[in-house]
This record gives sequence, structure tokens and C-alpha cells, in this order.
Amino acid sequence: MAVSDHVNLEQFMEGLKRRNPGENEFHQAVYEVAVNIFDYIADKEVYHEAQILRRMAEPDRVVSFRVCWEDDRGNVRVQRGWRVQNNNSIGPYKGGLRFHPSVNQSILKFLAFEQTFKNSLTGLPMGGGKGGSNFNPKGKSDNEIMRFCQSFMTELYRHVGEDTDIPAGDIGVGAREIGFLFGQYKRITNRFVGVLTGKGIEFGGSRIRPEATGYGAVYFMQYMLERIGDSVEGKSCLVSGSGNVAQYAIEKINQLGGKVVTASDSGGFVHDPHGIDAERLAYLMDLKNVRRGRLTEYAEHFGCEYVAGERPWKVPADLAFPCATQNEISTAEAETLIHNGLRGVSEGANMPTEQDGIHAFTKARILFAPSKAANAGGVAVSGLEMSQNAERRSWTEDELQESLRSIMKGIHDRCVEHGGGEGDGYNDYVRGANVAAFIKVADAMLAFGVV
Ligand code: NDP
Ligand code: 2IT
Repeated sequence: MAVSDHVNLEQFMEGLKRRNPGENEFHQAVYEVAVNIFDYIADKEVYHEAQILRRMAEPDRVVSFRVCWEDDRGNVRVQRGWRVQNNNSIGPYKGGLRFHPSVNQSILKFLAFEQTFKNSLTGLPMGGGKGGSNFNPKGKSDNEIMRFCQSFMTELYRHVGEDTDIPAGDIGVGAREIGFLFGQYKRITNRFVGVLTGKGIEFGGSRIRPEATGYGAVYFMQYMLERIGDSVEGKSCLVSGSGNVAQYAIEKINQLGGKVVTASDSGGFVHDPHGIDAERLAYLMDLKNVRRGRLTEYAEHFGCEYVAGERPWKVPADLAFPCATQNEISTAEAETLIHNGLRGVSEGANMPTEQDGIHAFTKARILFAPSKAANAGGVAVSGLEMSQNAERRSWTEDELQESLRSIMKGIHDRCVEHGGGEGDGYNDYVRGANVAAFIKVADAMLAFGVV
């Protein structure tokens, strides 16, 4: 087929939307990648002929199932469960599980698609997948969480395995949920294997997995700043979210000499001009992880402002670390941040910035690290947990800290290699990440022929 006969970007997106009606987050995630890839492959006939991007945007399979459980009052509850296995060309499917009432097929397809690219960037042999449920863990007792996780795994166990698909945590799924899920997998199969990552240290978990995503997102920012002769030290920082990723982003920013003045949850945000220092972070962690309370309590305890129903982006600062959820920086909020003198963004959450917001940041030549690069530290240490499980050993904290830093540096450098930043000129990390990730997966797919 001649190059001129190929569909263009617009036709490609029309087809994707027609085949996946109403799945807006999925359309958004694919479009973000397709813009760069159509440009990159314009003169590369082999990728067109093999329909590589079209195949990447069609998950290998989507498993959807019913999850029934009983609440503490004896009521029967019915939830939906999914596992989206997007692509296993460079390794077994790998990616988290999200438990949140907003979860639907579109969100999981976008996350599984993104995960394929992110995992490729880590340099480790992992394909992309994602799963979860519209179950709302908020306000549930430990026993209810356990019964739900057991029921969820009673179906999921058929589709996963240490060489097939290895889930982990995401929103609403942390150490407690992974423990219940692993316990049920082991009970059903009578096999003790690394089928999940993010496990407790006692049963095969890896050191620094809890820290890895937040730390990695801050390292990425540090590497972007170092490239232009600057650093995180002395910078004022906005963090959104107050869960796993946000907490360890705050910890690392503090260690590097930055000052974090905000955190948020689904109710609003807290503005703390004093800075969320080590002592205040310890309070926040106890509040969110142990007492499972709301940020309003933090504001009351430390006497600072809590802004209900809003996100932190109106507060002037040097750096922003969105660490809550998708589309949490609107285009208007991106423009406000730019207007207030923002210098850099590192996306701890998955796809937190709207498409036009990303465009506004890059147009204003703000350092912008897209999620698939910036938050890859979590899944990278998950990959290291898989290696440790396979060799039935535990590596030391020092080894793992060093590996995380060098993996994030490797991702940064690959984004520069393909991002058009010459010398210390402005680098397009979005393009760099998309192209670098694409090449590895695409070339593996070419090697397999038409499958
Ligand atoms: P947690 O469940 O630990 O924390 C999520 C935080 O975001 C909470 O503060 C929560 O508020 C807030 N939040 C969640 N959904 C919404 C929403 N719809 N609107 C406003 N606030 C919301 O999740 P994680 O920290 O693990 O995940 C945060 C982000 O990072 C997600 O985008 C996830 O996909 C991404 N990520 C996570 C990785 C990991 O290793 N955990 C790895 C890579 C990316 P509340 O407390 O009110 O629920
Ligand atoms: O989005 C992500 O990269 C994660 N939630 C972590 C996935 C993993 O397998 O550790």
C-alpha cells in the first residue's frame, strides 16, 4: 500500500471513536499518543503496513465479571469487575487495580493503554494491563473490604498468574487490599508465587515499593531541572491528592529542599503556607492511612485554610505535582498556573492534565513530564519485586533506591533522545516518551507477524 493510501490521524480517531462509543478517557489517551506517532511514522511504511497503532489501541482482551459480596448488615451487594489486558508483546501484562465508584470500562482501557507505553519506558520486560471495580472502599469495615477482595479474586485468579498478568495497587487498592487479594489467590490455587506486587514485606513484597511512584515523580522533576542547571531546592510546590503517590512525593520534595504548600482529597484542598514538613506529613499519613479520615482534620489541627470543592491550582508556586486522578488540571487551570509563574509539572497521577492543558504548558515552554514517564517508578519497582520473587530473594534497600534512581534517569534520557531538545534547548517530553515507548513495543509486534 502506498503511504498516501493510509488513514490520517483524523480518520484514525474517527474509527476509534466509532468502535468505542462514549469511552472518552480512552479516546483521550489514544489521541495523546497518536498525535506524536502519526508524525513519527509518517515516512516509516513498515509500521503503517502492519497497522501497529491500530493494533495497540485494540486491547488483547477485556474480561468483565460480576462481583457479589455481603456487607456487615447482611445485605447482598453487586459490583462490576474488570481486567483489561492491553498488550503483552514485551512481557506479561502488568498494571494496577483501581477500586473507586467512578471506575468503568473506558477508564480501565485508557489506563491499560497508557500502562503499555509506561512499562516499555522502564526498560523492564512488562506488558500493559489494568483492572478494578466500581466498588467504593470509603467507609467500609476491614471485614467488608476482605469479603469484597476475596470475591473479586475468586473470578480474577483465572486470568492472572506470575508469567501471565501481575496486578498491583492503584486508587483505593493499597497494602491492605493486596494482602486480602494475595491470600485468596494462594487459598484457591495452593501456589505461593509473585502473582501480585505491592505485597507486604513478610510475604514477598519489595522494599521501597510504597515510596517508588512519588519518589520517582520527584526524581524526574529533579532530572528535568538539572538538565537546565536548576534543582528542586528552594522551590515552592503544589501537590494534589493525599494518598500513596502524593504522600511520598511530599516526602521526597522535602528531602530535596523544596516546600510543599498544598494537598487535596476528593472533598477539596488544604493550603498550608508553613509547608507540609516531615512532622506534618507524619500527621497526614496517620490521618489518611490509619484513621482513614478527611483533610479537613489536617486543616483544623494545624490551623490552615481548607478550600472545599476546589483543587490547588490557583495557589502561586514554582512546581506542580498532580497526584490524585485523571483530568484534575483543566485547560483553564493550566493557564492560571502559567500566569502565576509556574516552572514545571511532573504528573504523579495518570493523565491528570487535559489535552489542551498539556498544549498550553508546552507552548509556554514549561518543563512538563507526562504521566507515562513521570510516574513509572512505581511499576518499575513492581518489576523489581517480580524479579525478587522469581529468584526467591529480597534485595537491600540501598540496591533498590539506586535502581529506582537509575531507571528514572534512563527514562528521562530516553525522553530527551526522542523529544527534540538539542543541547539544553526546550525538550518535548510528551513526544519523547510516546516515541521511545512506541518503538520498543512496535518492533516486538513486528517480529511476531500478524497476531
Ligand atoms: P490513593 O487511593 O492512595 O489516593 C488517591 C488520592 O486521590 C486520594 O487523596 C483521593 O481522595 C484522591 N482522589 C481519587 N479520586 C479522586 C477524584 N475523582 N477526585 C478528586 N480526588 C480524588 O491512590 P494513589 O495515590 O495510588 O493513586 C493516585 C494517582 O496516581 C492515580 O491517578 C493512579 O492511577 C496514579 N498512580 C499510582 C501508582 C501507584 O503506585 N499507586 C503508580 C502510578 C500512577 P480521597 O482521599 O478523598 O479518596
Ligand atoms: O499506574 C500504575 O503504574 C500503577 N498503578 C502501578 C502498577 C504496578 O503494576 O505497579
